[in-house]
Amino acid sequence: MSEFLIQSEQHGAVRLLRLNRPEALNAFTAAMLGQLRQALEAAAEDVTTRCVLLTGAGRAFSAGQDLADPHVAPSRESANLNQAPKDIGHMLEQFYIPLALRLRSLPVPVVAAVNGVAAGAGANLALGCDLVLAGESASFIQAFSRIGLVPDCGGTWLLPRLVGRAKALELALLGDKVKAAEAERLGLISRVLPDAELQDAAMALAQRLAGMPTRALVETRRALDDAMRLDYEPALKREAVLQSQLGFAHDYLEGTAAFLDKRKPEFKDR
Ligand code: LHQ
Repeated sequence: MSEFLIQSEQHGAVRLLRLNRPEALNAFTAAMLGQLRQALEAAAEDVTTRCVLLTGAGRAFSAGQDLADPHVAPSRESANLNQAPKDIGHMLEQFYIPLALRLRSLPVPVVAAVNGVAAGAGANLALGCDLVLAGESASFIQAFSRIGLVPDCGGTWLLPRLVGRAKALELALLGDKVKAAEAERLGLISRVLPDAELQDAAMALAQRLAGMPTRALVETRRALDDAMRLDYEPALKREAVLQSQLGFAHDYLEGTAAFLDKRKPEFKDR
């Protein structure tokens, strides 16, 4: 078994994180979730990293929680032996919630390159990224209802925001496989690419984001999320507060100066 359940590679200012348990379609074990959290933390702390790119090794992005992992797998004999079933809510509290929060609050943009099936928590982890690209053979499955659970890892929050209540309920209740092209049409993801082009295109997009004003991008993510629960006027005022802050920062001064000088800007805020 590989020690490195998450592979980490630095490509200039882009930190590539690859889910690496291909023999089980990158299904998450507790150890793997711990390594992913550490890898995100390391990327956040490294000031030279200006974008994170998340993808999967092998033919899948991730099949979600490893249902055989002892942390969650119900004992087959539990009914007969009168054993208490495991509280899988603890698994969410301990691993998935901190992970989902970290991903959504990373101080750099996050791109997901969905290279194959993304099911359950694997799907929602991808959908929680800032830009989601998928290969044409990729698919998304809200697999939870198939095993008697509700969408987790942010699914109940993300799905209606991405596709509206009607489609969110269809995806979540039926748990059917949604192919990449349909996911793009629904607004669940940003773009579909030919499989052979996915990794290069995702890296090029991540490099492009890494050259942009990171702090403004991250504030944009936060402002859009917050605006979902704000009225119009508070949202307008929030924009003004953010512009005040960003307007004193290096990147705004550099961006405007570069425009006026007709040169390429060099952004560095993070
Ligand atoms: C797997 C898995 C898997 C273990 C494929 N586990 N081995 C949070 C907290 C606590 C509890 C529960 O849940 C959660 C959140 C969640 O993520 S719930 C949702 C969990 N995921 C699923 O229910 C998806 C289960 N997998 C599938 O439906 C299929 O495997 C998909 C549609 C992902 C892929 O189908 P195929 O391409 O036909 O591949 P396969 O089924 O043949 O799988 C290949 C291997 O991977 C196979 O092992 P084997 O030894 O027979 O080669 C599978 O057993 C294994 N695998 N998913 N989640």
